[in-house]
Amino acid sequence: MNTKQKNAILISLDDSTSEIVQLADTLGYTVLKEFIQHRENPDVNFYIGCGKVDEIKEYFEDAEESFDLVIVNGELKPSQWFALEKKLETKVYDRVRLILAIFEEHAERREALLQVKLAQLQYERPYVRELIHRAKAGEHPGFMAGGEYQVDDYYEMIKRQTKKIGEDLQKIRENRELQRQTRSKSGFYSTSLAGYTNAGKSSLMNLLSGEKVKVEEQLFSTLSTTTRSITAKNKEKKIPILLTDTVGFIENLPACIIDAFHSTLEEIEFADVVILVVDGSEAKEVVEKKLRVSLNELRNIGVGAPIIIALNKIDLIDNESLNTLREHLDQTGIIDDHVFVDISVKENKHIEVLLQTIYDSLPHMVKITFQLPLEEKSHAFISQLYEKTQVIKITYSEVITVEVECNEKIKEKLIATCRAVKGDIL
Ligand SMILES: Nc1nc2c(ncn2[C@@H]2O[C@H](COP(=O)(O)OP(=O)(O)OP(=O)(O)O)[C@@H](O)[C@H]2O)c(=O)[nH]1
Ligand SMILES: [Mg+2]
Repeated sequence: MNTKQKNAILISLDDSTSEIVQLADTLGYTVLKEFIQHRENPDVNFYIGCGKVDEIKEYFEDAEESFDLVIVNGELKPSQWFALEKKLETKVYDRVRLILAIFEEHAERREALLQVKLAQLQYERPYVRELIHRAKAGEHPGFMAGGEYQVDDYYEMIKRQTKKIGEDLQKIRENRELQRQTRSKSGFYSTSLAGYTNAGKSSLMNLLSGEKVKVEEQLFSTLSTTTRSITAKNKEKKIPILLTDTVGFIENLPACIIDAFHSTLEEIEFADVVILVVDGSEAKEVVEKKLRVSLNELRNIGVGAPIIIALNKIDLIDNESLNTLREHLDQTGIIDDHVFVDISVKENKHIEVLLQTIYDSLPHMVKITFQLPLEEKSHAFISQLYEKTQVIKITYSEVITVEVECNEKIKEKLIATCRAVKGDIL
């Protein structure tokens, strides 16, 4: 994490700059001044008009502070980026590059590191093409000194690296698929957290599992998926449930990141229930926007499972604001037929309601009654039933009768085990 705060200025074509300022802050940059030029389309040469660029240049010359970065609240074309950096003589990042830099800084596990590298290579490709173009035209003699041959070589190297990372990620993916299958076969339900960055997903994960996943007042704290059991929270029911924490969404998530992080989001795709966490303490329009972006992402991922909307951080708002927010979301129709629970992870509010809603949304619980011989060998099977199912009733007479409710996925396996101990199904 950054310890020293650095200075930046921001260029934007509209007034909605709060998110990019927060992204800058996450990377350790304080935005000291915003240069806003309202226009429909970016200028072809500099993104903003050249008069505005001159104004920034003058501002830099007159300012007492020094500036480390110019941030653009949008996507630059490589040619615009070259022109701006050259003119302003300061490092320039567009929104995608800023997000990539945050991802690079937050990536810890091998998979996340590979995914970020892949996204960067994809992002840099058009820039490299532009560099090659300029080097060949003799405009950029400093680049890859040695001429044309080395420039082409560099492009080849990027292609080779992309391929190698793709293969490494594929292996990790296959491994994850195997793990998923093993869990599913052992009767675990899988639930997944999803939602906008900073909504409180990891905090909820920690509360439900009693574990410690990184939680920070920052965007994109989580880049890898973590899966934990939340069965313990559910003492009387004993339904084995796994919960997976995932990477956060953001509006206009760059395509290179979506591609590179696709496998991480797969956990959401295969979940039995998705819990969509939304920060409910923000202005109702912001909540609505973030909810819309998140639901859209879930649709793109191809989620078919029930989605529970968990409106978090209600400790920060009063009852009246909460009611206004509820009405607003109702009116927009955005909630549709999704179940909706307002919670506070911080104050442990309505968490039991959320858990109950999760259980109620789990698909295909089936009831089975086993009849087992009153013998030693039945006991291991009964222990297994206590571990993996909800035992509704057990009676001992000449035989043992056990009535359970369980995940449909393990039904066949339990029946086979029952037969192996010479039991019957009623
Ligand atoms: N007041 C309040 N703050 C909360 C609550 N839940 C989480 N937070 C805070 O919100 C911030 C973000 O929480 P995280 O759990 O890291 O959010 P996340 O959704 O995992 O974020 P990313 O991993 O960055 O996508 C942290 O500072 C938490 O302490 C809550 O119920 N109330
Ligand atoms: Mg997180």
